Amino acid sequence: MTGKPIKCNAMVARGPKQPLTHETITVDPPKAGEVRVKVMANALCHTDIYTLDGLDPEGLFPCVLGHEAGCIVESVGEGVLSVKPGDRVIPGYTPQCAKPSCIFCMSPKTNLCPAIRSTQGAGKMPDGTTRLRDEKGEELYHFMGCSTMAEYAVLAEISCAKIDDSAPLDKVCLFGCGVATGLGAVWNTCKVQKGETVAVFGLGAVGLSVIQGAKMAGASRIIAVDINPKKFEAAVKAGATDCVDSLNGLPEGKNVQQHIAGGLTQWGVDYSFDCTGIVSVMRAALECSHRGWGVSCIIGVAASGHEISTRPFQLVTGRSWKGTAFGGFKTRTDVPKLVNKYLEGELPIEQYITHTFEGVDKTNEAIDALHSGDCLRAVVKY
Ligand code: NAD
Ligand code: AHE
Ligand code: ZN
Repeated sequence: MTGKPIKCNAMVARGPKQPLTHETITVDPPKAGEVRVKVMANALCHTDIYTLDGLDPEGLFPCVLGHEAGCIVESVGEGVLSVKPGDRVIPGYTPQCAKPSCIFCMSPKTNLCPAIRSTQGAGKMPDGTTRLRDEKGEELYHFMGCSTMAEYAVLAEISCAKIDDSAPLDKVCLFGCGVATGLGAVWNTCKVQKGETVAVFGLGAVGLSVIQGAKMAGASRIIAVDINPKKFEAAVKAGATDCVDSLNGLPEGKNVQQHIAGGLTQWGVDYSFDCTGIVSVMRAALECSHRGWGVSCIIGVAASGHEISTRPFQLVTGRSWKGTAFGGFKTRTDVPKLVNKYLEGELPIEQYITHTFEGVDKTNEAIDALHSGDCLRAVVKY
């Protein structure tokens, strides 16, 4: 083992539906194959709140949440060669072991490397132990292999995307989850082509980045759906051609899927995306997709116990359901490329940062902002 334990500020999730507590925690040095990073900025994703709300079947407490961050390597464990102290990295909750023996990493069809999934889901490092302790010495669970609501984190080397030295971490942290996921759902999972049509349900950062990706792919029509009409301005700026208020803006006697397939369009859209995590919305998204070939992609994360349903006839008549994790991007190969596209001015992301805070202890305020209905991404700079 190299290095010494570091004491630092962290926000600890002690239990479901409780505010995070500001604590001094100990972050142990990285073991073999691990990297300790100084977290410079962390953006809140809806998934952190979902877990904090007790809706995640894998949720474990007490833990340190956070998984959308920009970091600088502080020290590395034995055998780590791909990053060194001082490098900028974005942690990935979808690792990439890149071993020739990993059929997932070797396949262009998926990013779902399973190398450390079981320990990650159990809130531990790959060797089954934790690097995080509270002031009493009690162990804290890791979260999604990241735990970036603390000034330091320990990551598996295979979870570290090394990015350009000039990348502003308080911006490119967004490529750690939400924005990358929306773009990748369009480009990788669905491979939307020029001239095709799209409907997007839920206009948070994920849904808006679906719109951004669809516009960049040349989609001819992009229908944006939300129950909060305040979201429509950003959707139109991102490239939406139509906006639908699915709470108060539907024609009499029609549900949203009937309004899209049989109202706004004749047969439905080529691709639809759920970016809400609500299973009734997932159904609507499937059912507004095109007879014969429509594809509906589930991005939203549903609460524990919730299940999707539709009439099998919807599939018999040619629609299909798929889903995406991190937009299908392979973390270590693809995240640096997204960052470079941003640095070259080809992929603006500043529009998603509606709120900023200074200091990890401001994370509860950032969570309040996220609940306000006006917030896309709240970035907390440490
Ligand atoms: P968000 O809370 O910022 O946005 C959700 C949007 O959905 C809001 O604008 C809200 O008004 C809208 N909405 C709520 N109910 C609706 C309804 N009935 N119909 C239409 N719109 C409705 O969330 P986000 O950060 O953009 O994340 C979106 C979802 O994606 C979450 O479920 C999150 O957990 C999930 N997610 C999944 C992945 C993945 O890899 N699959 C990655 C990131 C986020
Ligand atoms: N733990 C939950 C599922 C949570 C989930 O689906 N997470 C997404 C990423 S959300 C990012 O904001 C994901 O990548 N899932 C694939 C994986 O391997 O976790 C549950 O239902 O158990
Ligand atoms: Zn996320």
